[in-house]
Amino acid sequence: MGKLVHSICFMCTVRCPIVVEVEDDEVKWIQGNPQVPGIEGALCAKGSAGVALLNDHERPQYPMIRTGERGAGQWRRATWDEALDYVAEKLKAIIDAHGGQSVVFGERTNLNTHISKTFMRAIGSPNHFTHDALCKGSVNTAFRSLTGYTDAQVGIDYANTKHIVLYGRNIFESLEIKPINALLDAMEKGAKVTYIDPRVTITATKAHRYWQIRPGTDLALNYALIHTILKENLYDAAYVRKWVSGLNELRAFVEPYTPEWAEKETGIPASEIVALAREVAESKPSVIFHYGYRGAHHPNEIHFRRSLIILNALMGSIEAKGGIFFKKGAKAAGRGDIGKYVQQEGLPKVTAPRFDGSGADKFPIADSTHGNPQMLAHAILNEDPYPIKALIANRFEPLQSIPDAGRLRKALDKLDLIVTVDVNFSEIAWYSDVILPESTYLERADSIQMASGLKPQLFIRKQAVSPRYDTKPAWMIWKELANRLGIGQFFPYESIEDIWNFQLKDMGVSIQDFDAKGFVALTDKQILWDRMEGIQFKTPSGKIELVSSLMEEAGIPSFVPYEPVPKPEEGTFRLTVGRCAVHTHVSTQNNLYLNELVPENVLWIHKDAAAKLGIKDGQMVEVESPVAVSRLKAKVTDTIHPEAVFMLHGFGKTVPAQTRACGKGASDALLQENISDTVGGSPALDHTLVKVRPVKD
Ligand SMILES: Nc1nc2c(c(=O)[nH]1)N[C@H]1C(S)=C(S)[C@@H](COP(=O)(O)OP(=O)(O)OC[C@H]3O[C@@H](n4cnc5c(=O)[nH]c(N)nc54)[C@H](O)[C@@H]3O)O[C@H]1N2
Ligand SMILES: Nc1nc2c(c(=O)[nH]1)N[C@H]1C(S)=C(S)[C@@H](COP(=O)(O)OP(=O)(O)OC[C@H]3O[C@@H](n4cnc5c(=O)[nH]c(N)nc54)[C@H](O)[C@@H]3O)O[C@H]1N2
Ligand code: SF4
Ligand SMILES: [Mo]
Repeated sequence: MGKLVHSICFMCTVRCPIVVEVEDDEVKWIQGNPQVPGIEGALCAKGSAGVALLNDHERPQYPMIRTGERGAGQWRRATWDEALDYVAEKLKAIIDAHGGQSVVFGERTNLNTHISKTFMRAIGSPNHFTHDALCKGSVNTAFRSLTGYTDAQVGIDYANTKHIVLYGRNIFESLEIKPINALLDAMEKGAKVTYIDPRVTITATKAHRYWQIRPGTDLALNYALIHTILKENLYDAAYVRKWVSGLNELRAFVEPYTPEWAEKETGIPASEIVALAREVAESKPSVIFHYGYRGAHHPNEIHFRRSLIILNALMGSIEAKGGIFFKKGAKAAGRGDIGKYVQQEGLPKVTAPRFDGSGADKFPIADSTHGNPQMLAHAILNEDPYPIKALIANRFEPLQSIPDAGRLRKALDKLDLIVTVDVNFSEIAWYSDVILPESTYLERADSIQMASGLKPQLFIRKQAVSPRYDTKPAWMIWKELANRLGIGQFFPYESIEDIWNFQLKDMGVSIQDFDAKGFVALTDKQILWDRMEGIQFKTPSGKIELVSSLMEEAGIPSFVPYEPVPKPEEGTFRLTVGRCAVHTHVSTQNNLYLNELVPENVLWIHKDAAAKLGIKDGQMVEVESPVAVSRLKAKVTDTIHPEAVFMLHGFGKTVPAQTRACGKGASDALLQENISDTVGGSPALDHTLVKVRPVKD
């Protein structure tokens, strides 16, 4: 047996703890860390396919500088010094001429985000954004409006639940290992699962109750559930009296939204809605109305996500065993906080407004620490609020993750500099001026992870093998770029050990403490507040504010009358999207192993609709949205609501260097219109209406 290295998987951002077996600098085996409770050796298919990423010759192998037109695929190999000098020189010229704010930096939140944020602060730009708004911005705002906490500060106690209600939270395909294991345990102990989705997913097949809801009408269902719960006094009266303000306003608001009214909107029989309300009430407070992971469906998203949290509040399940809870961090465990370079003294304060109107005019109450990347094309094309000249994309793929990719590609043409740091030839890498290849997660170590929760823990990613190619970790790239820009003093480290020591300095933990198990538990007992006495809500009133001070003070009403999403006309469908178990968003479609399992996406269409349009199973179809036209194969089925069509996210790649994925299937981001929930902050990824027609051969 070879040497065992503790690390953290990064085939997706769930970051499961892993153990990597290494022999002669080769990865022999990867498994979930057997010593971590809830993981116990488990790994998903994507996690196992990490070896194929490591050994992939179809990934960037050295720094590259563009020589032809953008996107033409003409490159010259560069040394790191050459490529970094090139980027630094261009950045310097741009910052001198247009100010730091003309540089925008987008990344998926990762362990080194405290370092990339430091880089942006040091160059004087407010424009660091993350993927958050595209994923769950509206959930984030909904939580802040009701509890004062962000969604990232909330967790779910799957293991002890008695009933979980999932709204398109396709947990058994769009997966995370720990929650799945915990939910399966709870189901074995008798927990009920209710699943609601216009499409029959794997989760639907495992649920005790499945409702094929009309797409876009979940809010109507929730208003009827709240109506019933209040009318029949099914809520946790003592908890609500203690912790909830605004109940009378809520009662008056939901008065017209009867189950009979909701039946017409959703297609779910009124009697069944009432039955669910009564059934969950019997299990309260160990009930979870899952508030959703990707909070990005429709422009009314904020009200939908708020309605889910309100249902939890009425069940008294917030901070209850088997309900949802506030995550506890290092402080709650009696430790000092983990060190973050972005909090170091001397970093300049940035005063320029953000490019995306986040926390300002365009998205007044969205979380501006994450920003609203869906504004990128608008901001560049209209120079609103000012000219943007450079984009740095790190571990983020705007051309497949932001709706209306065609418009964004046009906008990118206006930029003086595009730099991508990636482990794959992503669409944005291929459209860049410079590609700086990062070492894969198996070839590098990263900043320590603080995992808040009922039992806060620290995890570590150690380097398993040496880099296969001429690549570097991102934390080193930012430092070397900073040195060239004269801001190197904000990156006071030479090695990963320096970073770790800095992070741990106030925590009473040393690097050696990770040796035994690959993680350090900061407490051995769960920290749950007393749900009747000790919950520390962070709203001004210290309560769950149904009438929200955050919203009302911004002039945004907490309750607005229900407005139905437009019904598709004959021959038109609501384009719904999602993930499958063996791919990560837009990252793994070219992975040797995963590509073999699911090589392309197809368009799910109801058999009656297909028959009317003359579409046969497996036939090529054309999908036309208001912004683009694409082709992919049809999957004719009776397992999708007739008003919807569905496709997997992340396909339709155009980069020839990714030979396995290029030209396979269609890209949802190309077809989707860029429409947002301007209160919550998320784009409406399931809102676009499309026409579908057969392609005659
Ligand atoms: N394998 C895998 N797992 C992942 C990820 C991954 O990329 N791959 N990504 C992770 C991330 S970042 C996220 S955000 C989560 C996403 O987790 P989920 O939100 O569970 O995932 P999606 O796959 O987007 O599934 C969305 C579902 O919503 C349904 N839907 C569409 N319209 C409606 C509607 O009007 N009402 C209802 N009720 N349902 C609707 C779709 O049919 C689809 O099944 O998954 C995480 N886990
Ligand atoms: N159209 C559309 N847009 C969406 C969604 C959708 O369903 N449809 N889903 C939304 C959701 S829920 C989310 S969470 C976001 C996700 O959006 P993204 O974060 O953009 O998607 P990912 O596929 O996770 O990763 C993006 C890039 O990171 C690169 N990468 C992977 N590992 C590494 C690494 O170790 N280092 C570096 N430097 N790069 C790496 C990948 O190669 C890929 O190019 O997208 C959102 N946007
Ligand atoms: S869910 Fe799978 S791919 Fe994601 S971190 Fe865990 S093992 Fe890796
Ligand atoms: Mo996400």
